[in-house]
Parts: sequence; structure tokens; C-alpha cells
Amino acid sequence: MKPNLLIVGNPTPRMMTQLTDRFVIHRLSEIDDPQAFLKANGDSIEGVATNGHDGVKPELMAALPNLKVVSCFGVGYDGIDATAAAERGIVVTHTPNVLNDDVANTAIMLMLAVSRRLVHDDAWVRSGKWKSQGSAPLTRSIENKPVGILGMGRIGQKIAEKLRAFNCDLAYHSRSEKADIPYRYYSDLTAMARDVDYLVVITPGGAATRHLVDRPVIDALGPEGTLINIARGSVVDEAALVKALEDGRLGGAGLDVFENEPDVPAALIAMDNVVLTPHVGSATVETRQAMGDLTVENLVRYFDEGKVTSAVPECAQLPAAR
Ligand code: 8YV
Repeated sequence: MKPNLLIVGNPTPRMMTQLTDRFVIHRLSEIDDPQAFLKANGDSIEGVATNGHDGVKPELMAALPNLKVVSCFGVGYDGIDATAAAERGIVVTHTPNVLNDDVANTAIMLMLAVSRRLVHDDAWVRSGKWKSQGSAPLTRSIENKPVGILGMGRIGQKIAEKLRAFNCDLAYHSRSEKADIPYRYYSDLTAMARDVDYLVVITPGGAATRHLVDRPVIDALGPEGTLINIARGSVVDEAALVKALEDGRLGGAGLDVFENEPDVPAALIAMDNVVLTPHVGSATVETRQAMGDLTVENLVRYFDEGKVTSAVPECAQLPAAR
């Protein structure tokens, strides 16, 4: 008998093929009356496949009394209460490591795009200004610059490793100093922001990191500073960021994530010292395929072997994760 799997969000066609093979599929987005469905069938659902954006709402988790495994397409799982899941014996999995390179590349792409004014210069060519006004104004190099990384997990380490090729002077802030990390540690985020030209945000979202980058941090980064956010919009106080950019208290920003996606403040859209991307840090064909495969692997292994490949830390003590 195939286990019943509830799908939240939109998996890739490749994932759908793999999942359909192994599970009886129920797609939340295609169910007319989800509440009636859950009332009648909630107890038959043993697995959920979701993503970092949709997560699993507490009401949904509560409506699935026999849920055993939640597989999240994405490394960030702030939309899932993993502690509550672990207490119920539900193992939550995510997709770490396979996206490290592309997310790190996105961070560096944004640093370069803001500093070298890629979008501005592209428009310079297309608009004919190159012909009518001559060369575009000079831009700023990222070479040899001090960079502070907020969050020194797997992706933070990858960003640092890649920035070494640009001879950047690297520092980091995280809750505690990490062993075997060769970069300067700051216990105080504002102090680090004061000492760097670029602040790269790559720390998990959720209540613990909400608005960690607030007005004092942004002011410390200052008019010559650039903020890069490829983590979660919630980590940065977006209103404070917009105000600082408007006042010229911050030099520029490269933003892949926002507080209310897909809504982006009109003020940011109007600025030419910011580069905006639509939450595409991991969005390459190659990486999304690897993430999809790992999302499916976690579900299949759970039901075949009682084990998963990549449980989230909150669930590390559950038998399936050990
Ligand atoms: C996805 C992400 O966009 O991995 C993450 O944490 O933010 C992204 O790779 C997200 O999971 C939504 O699908």
C-alpha cells in the first residue's frame, strides 16, 4: 500500500513524477475545500512535502494526527515549527549543502552588481547613452574590501571561501565564535557593521533573528556601505532599510529576499543604488534538481527504511534521524 502524501506548494514536474510513483498524492492547492478534506482524510496522511515559502501552518499540522515526516524543499524551514513537530515524533527534513554554491554565487553576484552598477550600466548601453554621453561613471571595486558575514553556517562559509578569490578582508558575526573558522569574529553585529564595507546576511529566518539588522546596524554600515540579503526578508528591518537608503545613510543594497514576498516596497523599486532579485538564491536548474531529488529521497527513505538523509537539527534525536 502506498502511503498518503499531502503536497503543499508546487513541486517540480520531476519531483511529481518521482512522488507519484511512490505515494498516493493529495495536492492541497487542488483540493476545493481543504478543511472538509482534512476532516475526512487528515488521519490517513503520513507525509507532507512542502517548501521553505509555504511551510506547514500549525493548523495544518494539527489536522494531521498520523503525520510522520515533513520534507521541505529548501534549506530554510522557518515556516515549519520543527520543535513542535519533534515533540510529536514527526521528523522534519530539509535540503542543506546541495544549494551552498549557487546561493553563495548569488551573494557575490549581488555584491558585484551593486558595486559595479551592472543594471545601471546595462541601461547605459541600451538607452544609447554610451553614444550620446560617452563612458558611464566609474564604479567601485569589491577587491580587497572588508566584508562582514552575518551567519557562518554552511552557506556563510562558502561565501567566505569564494570571496577569498577577491582578496576580501573577512569577518563574521554569529551567536558564538566557531572553532576552525579563520575569519575575524565579532560578538557585536553593530561593531562589525561599522568596520566593513559590505554586510552579507545569510542567517536563518524566524523569531530568533527577526530584525537583527535594524537601524543601528544599518547606520553603522553607513553611507559607503552595502547591505546584501540572501537569507530571509524578516532578518532585516525593511522600513529602516528603505529610510536609510532614502536619507543617504546607507550606500546601497542587493536584495534577494523581502519581508512580504512577492511585495517589494515601491521606494526600493525606484532606487538605482539597489539591485533586486525575486528570491532566486538557489534557483538554477542544476541546484533545484538536486534539492528536489533530496526532498524526495528523504520521503522515500523514511517509508522504505525508517531513516532520512537530512533531518533538521531540532529533529536530530528522533530515531529516523539517528
Ligand atoms: C527556496 C530557500 O526558494 O532554501 C531556501 O531556504 O529560500 C529557497 O531555496 C524556498 O525553499 C522556497 O521554495
